[in-house]
Amino acid sequence: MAENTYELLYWQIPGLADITRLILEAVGASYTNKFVTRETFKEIKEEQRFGHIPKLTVKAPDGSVVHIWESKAIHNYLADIFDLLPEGAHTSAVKRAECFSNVFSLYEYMDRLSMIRVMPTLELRKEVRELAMSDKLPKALQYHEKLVAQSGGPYYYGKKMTLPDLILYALNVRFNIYIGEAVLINEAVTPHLHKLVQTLDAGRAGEYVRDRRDWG
Ligand SMILES: N[C@@H](CCC(=O)N[C@@H](CS)C(=O)NCC(=O)O)C(=O)O
Repeated sequence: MAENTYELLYWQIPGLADITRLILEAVGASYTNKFVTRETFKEIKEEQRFGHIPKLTVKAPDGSVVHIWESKAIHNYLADIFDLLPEGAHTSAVKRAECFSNVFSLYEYMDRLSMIRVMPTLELRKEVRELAMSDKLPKALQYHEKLVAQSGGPYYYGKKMTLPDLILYALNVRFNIYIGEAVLINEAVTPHLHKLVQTLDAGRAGEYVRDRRDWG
């Protein structure tokens, strides 16, 4: 049966397209990247729903085309389409909300981390990093560690890979870059999150991060 194809419009950097690419790669979807430059973006900015990218274009086998903007809405859409939700979440609002509570909690750490990146001086970047490291991030991760442990692992929902797994994995890539390799998620401190990361590392998600993440 013919399947949808996907095109992701963004700059040639990971940025806000990274998790969408990770999801598409992890599920083995057929997708292409369309890169913009400062010059080409100027011409198409006003065509975008909110004047921003990323934009995901979905082409169905019958020729119909839809566009989706806002990176988190794109993740949500792909989680629905590729069944990256726990059992029962398609019919139970509670199960769905519970799954997204994991996701939103992880997005929050991601936003906190991006503060490190946007600080204008090295001194400020160090200060924000120290603050994040001093208590908040390590403590917060323990809640997630407990959830994955309770599921029996390797994922948030046992043996089924769902959206929170991919967000946690993407977050760990950023931890490795901004905080240091395996400083926050490792076998000694967060053994279940470590196992989750290792499991995704061994498959398509890991391949994407190692081979294609930097250039899309
Ligand atoms: N909330 C939006 C933010 C999108 C956004 O700020 N995109 C930036 C690139 S990272 C952009 O399009 N900048 C160009 C502009 O605003 O002119 C999302 O998550 O998709």
